[in-house]
Amino acid sequence: PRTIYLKDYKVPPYLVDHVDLRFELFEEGTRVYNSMEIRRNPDADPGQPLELDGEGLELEGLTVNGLPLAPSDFEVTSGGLRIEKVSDAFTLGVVTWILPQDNTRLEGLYKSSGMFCTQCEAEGFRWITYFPDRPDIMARFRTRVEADKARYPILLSNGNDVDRGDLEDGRHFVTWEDPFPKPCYLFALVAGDLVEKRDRFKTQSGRDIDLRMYVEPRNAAKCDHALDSLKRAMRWDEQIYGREYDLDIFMIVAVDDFNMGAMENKGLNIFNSSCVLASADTATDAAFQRIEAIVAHEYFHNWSGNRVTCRDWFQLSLKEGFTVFRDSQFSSDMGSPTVKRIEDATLLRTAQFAEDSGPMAHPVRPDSYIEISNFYTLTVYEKGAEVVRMIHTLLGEADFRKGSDLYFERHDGQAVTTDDFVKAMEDASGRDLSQFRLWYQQAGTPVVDVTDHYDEQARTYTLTLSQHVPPTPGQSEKQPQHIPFAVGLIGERGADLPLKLEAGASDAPRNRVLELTGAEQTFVFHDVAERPVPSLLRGFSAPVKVRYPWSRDQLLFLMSHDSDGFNRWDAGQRLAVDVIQSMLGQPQEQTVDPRLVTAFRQLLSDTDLDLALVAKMLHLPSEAYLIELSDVADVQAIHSARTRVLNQLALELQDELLACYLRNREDGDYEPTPEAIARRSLKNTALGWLLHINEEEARLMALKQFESATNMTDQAGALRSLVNSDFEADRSKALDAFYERFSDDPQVVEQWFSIQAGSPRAGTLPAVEALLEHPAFDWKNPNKIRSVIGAFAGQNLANFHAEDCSGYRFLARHILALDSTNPQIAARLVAPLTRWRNYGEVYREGMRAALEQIQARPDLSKDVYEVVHKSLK
Ligand code: B3K
Ligand code: ZN
Repeated sequence: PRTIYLKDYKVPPYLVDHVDLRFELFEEGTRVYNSMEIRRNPDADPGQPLELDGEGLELEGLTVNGLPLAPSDFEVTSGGLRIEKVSDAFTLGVVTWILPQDNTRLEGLYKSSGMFCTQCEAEGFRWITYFPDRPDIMARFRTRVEADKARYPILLSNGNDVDRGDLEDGRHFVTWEDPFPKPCYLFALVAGDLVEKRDRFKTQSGRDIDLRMYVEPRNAAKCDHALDSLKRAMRWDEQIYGREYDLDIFMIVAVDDFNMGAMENKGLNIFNSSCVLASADTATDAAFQRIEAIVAHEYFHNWSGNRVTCRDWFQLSLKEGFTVFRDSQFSSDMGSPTVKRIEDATLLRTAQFAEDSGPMAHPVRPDSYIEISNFYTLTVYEKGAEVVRMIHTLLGEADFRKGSDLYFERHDGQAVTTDDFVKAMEDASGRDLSQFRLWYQQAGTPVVDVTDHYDEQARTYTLTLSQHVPPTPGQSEKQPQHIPFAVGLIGERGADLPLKLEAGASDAPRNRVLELTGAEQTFVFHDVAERPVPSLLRGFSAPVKVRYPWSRDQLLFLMSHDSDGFNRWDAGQRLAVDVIQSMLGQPQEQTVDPRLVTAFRQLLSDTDLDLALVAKMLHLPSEAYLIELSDVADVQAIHSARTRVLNQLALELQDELLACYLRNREDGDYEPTPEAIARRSLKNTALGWLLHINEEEARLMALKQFESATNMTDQAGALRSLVNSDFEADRSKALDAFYERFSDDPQVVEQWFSIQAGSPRAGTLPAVEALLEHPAFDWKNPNKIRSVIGAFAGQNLANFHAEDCSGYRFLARHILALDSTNPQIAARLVAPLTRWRNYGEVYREGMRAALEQIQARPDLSKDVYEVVHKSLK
């Protein structure tokens, strides 16, 4: 397979101004008529041949200005079509025949439970017709869709419907026109027997927008939350970024078979059903929140991605990093900012840091790839969002807004680079971000080491920060980065001290963002009356690792006094990590530091505390995070130490847990408000802990909750607690009852699968194998694969990393089977094996053997080849 490099980027030799498409959809195949108005790019070297991309297409016709091309005038190559001689401007006609009904890759045009739909990002359009499939070709699209009227009454594409009518043989057509030039990755088509839910939105300038959501009839009652979320997102984008929607119609479609969460096609967003459909009795709080965030994310792309798009796929973070930043600001404004920050930092520190220190590590703007689908990563998305967030922190709210206004204005209708984005921020604010650009270029997580010194006589407190970025594949030497490092100093009585960087300064702030730019830098604070406890990297102001020798007492102090909610939580996490790590390899009877027990007792009992924060603080650091923190991970030892801590805490805090459960067992109508969500989270955590120690009373409470729950959060919470408990009979009874009740709802069945596949109870693998034989399991449906295989390998670490390596063999076998049907999904599943070098020997050898077994297969897809090959290098 060929590697593509950023440094080889060249402007396209030909531009496409207008595309006229006609789709004839039939059960046995689809005929696509594509007529492109093409002209030579004045900025490109003249005399180049015309090259179009195409995969899996049967070419039925090729014309230039209406006249058929002789076979000697063109060449069909492995990845496309080449015409040596063309004039400066012409119309190229292409007719192709494709088989959507056999498309299991779910890229291009395919069928999902009886409906036609598309997924073109990143390189799916080439599976539909021959076209220069690159994002810097922006064209106006007109699309006519023809199909059987009874089977496919709804026919959709981007833009506005400008014509419709009946045809012979019970067929009909609808023509769509999108007035905005767009890259072909934003093209979409949907045809099916769908119900339409309508709503309206009045924009800030007074325009009326038609909101339409299309779902299969059985899902008609699950649309309200997505439509409400959409309206909130539209309003928010106007208020915070001044961005108004630009078409008259905005459509959302739900499909069951989808490789990822959703897709921002212009005016026609297509969603994975599990990321858009919700009702109180079928979706958990987490699902409600995820849906709100994803609906907003896709909507925000209309400006950050569609109006201003990427020049090439190396610039993916231009749209994804910025849009994730925008959706995280939105979620933060809709709920609890501290909780949102904790969730984002947890994902980053657990999974993105792991990616950044593994064999697939790459910069936010990668320099090369074999298969671009492998670069829709936590680094491009989540670290990319952190990079934008740091610009926001450095510039401040007002200048950041000026920068985003300038960016949208300057580049509207263009395909640009991450550098153009940074330049707009610089030009609008007058700040120099040249060193900051390293965040886009250097892979790896910077480590900041902190030492301090308090001088009682001089009343100064000195913080010394030093940074280094570890080497990553292809980048051995790194330069220091520009790190916004927010700090506070907390005095003996728990209050924030003024932070004076000059002696005698008045009105000093109690929160400061230090700018670390050198390899080592010292900051002296004056008039510090007492030895403070430092609160470092407040709000997780940069995606870095901080090392400072906190004592357990200092952490306890921060847990109850830090005015920064994020750092309060973080102190608790650090303390718990320290306690768990100190129990690694220790005998069973080793007791937990009583200070941790006391701290948790206080959290459970103090009713004045912010419930949402308490709910988060009660979660012990995950096994995945503990693995990420170890140099050489011994998964079974980590699992056992963490379980022992959990057991002891639960045993010692039974009364408090029970009281907490009862106190938060509110009834009443389901509402996904932050306060109600926090209550349910607290209650279900308490229940899980109590069942963990096989508490009989808790068993009865769980059964009762399971039977009488009025919402899916409580229902699934009770089920999960029972499934993870030792109450064998209750467990299988609850599982059966749950399935019985929800068997016709795919989203709930997926939860049912993942609760079982994710259960840490010993010996889960045979049960997981059995799930793959279950009638509801479907190898063609990515959600099912994720909910069984993904949940097992990604969340059930104690069982996946079984010492007999059975988990690795299981995964390798299924990756190989999936590679021929859906390479994108297969490649995603390789991730849990990639960091084999960071594990203890048994694991390491087993993971490596599994990777080698995959590598040995001839004809691997580019997708799987790239991940496996880089992992073994
Ligand atoms: N842009 C899409 C992701 C496409 C992934 C293609 N393999 C969804 C999103 O980030 O909004
Ligand atoms: Zn996105």
